[in-house]
Amino acid sequence: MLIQKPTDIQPSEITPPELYARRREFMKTAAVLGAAALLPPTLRGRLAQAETDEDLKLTPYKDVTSYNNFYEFGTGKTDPAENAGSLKTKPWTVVVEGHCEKPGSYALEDFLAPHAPEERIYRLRCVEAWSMVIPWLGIPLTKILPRFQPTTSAKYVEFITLLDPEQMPGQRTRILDWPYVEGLRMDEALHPLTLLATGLYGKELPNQNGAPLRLVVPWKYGFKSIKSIAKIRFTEQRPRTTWNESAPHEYGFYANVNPDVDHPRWSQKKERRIGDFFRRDTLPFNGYATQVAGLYAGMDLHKDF
Ligand SMILES: Nc1nc2c(c(=O)[nH]1)N[C@H]1C(S)=C(S)[C@@H](COP(=O)(O)O)O[C@H]1N2
Ligand SMILES: [Mo]
Repeated sequence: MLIQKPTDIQPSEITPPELYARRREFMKTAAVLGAAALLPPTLRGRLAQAETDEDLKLTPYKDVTSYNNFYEFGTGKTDPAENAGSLKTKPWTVVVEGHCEKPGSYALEDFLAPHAPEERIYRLRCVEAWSMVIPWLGIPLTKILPRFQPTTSAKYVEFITLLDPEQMPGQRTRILDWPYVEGLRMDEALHPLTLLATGLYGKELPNQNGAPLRLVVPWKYGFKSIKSIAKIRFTEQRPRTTWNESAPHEYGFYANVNPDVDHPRWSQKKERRIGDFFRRDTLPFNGYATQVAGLYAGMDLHKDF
């Protein structure tokens, strides 16, 4: 809903923190007027709820950067903020490989060079039933991937976090099978909402949030939004993904936010917005159904959860 046309925003227009509140007022009005009219009445009701003032209130910078999941730096929510200082993000290399015409090893600056960062305000819904609203800076993946000329065999995109137990103390434990790996179907990767984030709140991405480059897929549970990406691979087969491998009955490959499919150990019907007292309803596709539901037409979302 808050998607801006890439051509509409220049780096100079990125909102300084003090202007966020005013700009949000404007965007809220624009988004409601723009998006609601096309919907069937049932979804319209849910969207109306999604677009209330409360729903778009940004989670404070302090919470976004001190309440994190990043198991490479520990499993406690404050561990990443405390421990991620050991990650060296400069220089950074992104390896692109697999089914494409232009594989290679790219310095991050070159990988990002042709693109201006855009601002996107997205809800982030963790599978653990908490959520935030985060103003990201980043580049739509759909602008980046075609540069590497994926071939017709490229059906999926696999993303791999840096593997370096020296810098990432969590990787010295066996809590997960390292490195952390995630994946998207090609059409999901090329959807205009899918972002490769390089910053938040108008600043560089803090290490605990996945510096220097992390994925943001706002309609999926947060674990799909893999941090500190070192490798991107075009594959023909569906890639194995970390949480799905670790507990296949609890975490699916698709991981679309869905209040109608509970986690085996807890309900997904509601969520706690960080900073709120009362829980709120979880929305299908995290409130982005109008944009993304078509990607899953004909699929049984209870089976492909
Ligand atoms: N490499 C890596 N990426 C990761 C994780 C992780 O442990 N390691 N945690 C995921 C989970 S479960 C969530 S909810 C989000 C949290 O992102 P945030 O800390 O920026 O809010 O990051 C995701 N990306
Ligand atoms: Mo999560």
